[in-house]
Amino acid sequence: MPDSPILITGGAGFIGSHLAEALLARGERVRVLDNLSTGKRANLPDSERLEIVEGDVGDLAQVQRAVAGCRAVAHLAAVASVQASVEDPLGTHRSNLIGTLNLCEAMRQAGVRRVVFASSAAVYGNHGEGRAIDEDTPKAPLTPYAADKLASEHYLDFYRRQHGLEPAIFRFFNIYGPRQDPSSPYSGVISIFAERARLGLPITVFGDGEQTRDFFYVKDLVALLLQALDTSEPGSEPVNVGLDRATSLNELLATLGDLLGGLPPVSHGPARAGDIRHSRADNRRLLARYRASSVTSLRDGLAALLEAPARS
Ligand code: NAD
Ligand code: UD2
Repeated sequence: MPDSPILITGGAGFIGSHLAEALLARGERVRVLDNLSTGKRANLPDSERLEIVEGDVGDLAQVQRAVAGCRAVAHLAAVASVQASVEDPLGTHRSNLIGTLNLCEAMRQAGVRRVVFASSAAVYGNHGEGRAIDEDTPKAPLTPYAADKLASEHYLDFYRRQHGLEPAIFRFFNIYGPRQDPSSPYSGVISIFAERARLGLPITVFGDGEQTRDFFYVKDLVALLLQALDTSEPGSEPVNVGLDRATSLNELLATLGDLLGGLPPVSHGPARAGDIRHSRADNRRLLARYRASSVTSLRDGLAALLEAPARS
């Protein structure tokens, strides 16, 4: 294995910590740059091959230091809550767009080329009415979060054309799995429902529960991110990450109830303002470019999540 580390920005978070674990398991050195705003050190294992730098992607000097000597970067640091970006557009912009631009500059200066970027299905806005969304669907970013993700994609593409950066851009749909933090009302719905079901606390569905999402298991995502770090040709176009399967919240609850042998009381509240009704990934590009042979069904992913130790 090459000796120089792979940098994971946001590596103490939900997805980043799974990626760190997988890289360490295959003998790599890993450096994490994280401001621990939502991430936690406890998400990461102890390893002499792991270096944790507490710092902010919004600060160019800190990003330059973190990038120095790295082989490649996985850029996952962001304020991941759409609602937080609505409430604090300037604050989230510093992390979600300035952070990306700082990283591009630092990589150009250091001669590091490969970067895997966590974009989002949010860039499509409300286009999905039942059909699968392909990557060429017109973009309609409806929130500062989505605007920053789309702009980040454009900056990465500029640095690709102008400075030889090798970005692999993924548009994640709804990622779930162990260590996803259920503590905020805007946390991923599966993390909230699974935690509450486990503790026997009442569950609230916003709206009629017939809205659908394309849920993708975090360990399958990590398998894709590893390939993107390794591949000789990442391709210049963004790639959707989803199963091309729509699951309604009512179906999700039925499966959870089945696995747990019952559910606490479920009530329905008003639908969230601006909530997307249907979201399903057209994943043909993903399947053409990456090996995704053993993708986890929602039922199996939920079972694995329920078996994982509760978050400390
Ligand atoms: P997360 O909140 O667990 O991880 C984000 C990490 O970034 C945290 O550890 C946080 O402390 C860190 N961070 C935030 N701002 C930072 C800053 N300014 N400097 C340094 N570190 C900072 O969320 P996650 O679900 O693991 O998301 C990882 C990435 O994937 C994010 O970019 C998110 O937007 C993207 N994404 C996630 C989903 C999903 O379904 N979870 C969907 C689409 C896109
Ligand atoms: C997800 C991502 C977001 C963005 C977007 C792209 C998360 C946390 N958010 O937003 O970052 O990428 O996809 O389109 O992954 N719900 C309930 N009860 C609850 C919580 C949620 O009914 O207690 C509903 C919610 O109203 C929505 C659905 O569950 O209809 C999914 O909500 P979410 O917050 O998990 O994710 P989403 O799709 O809004």
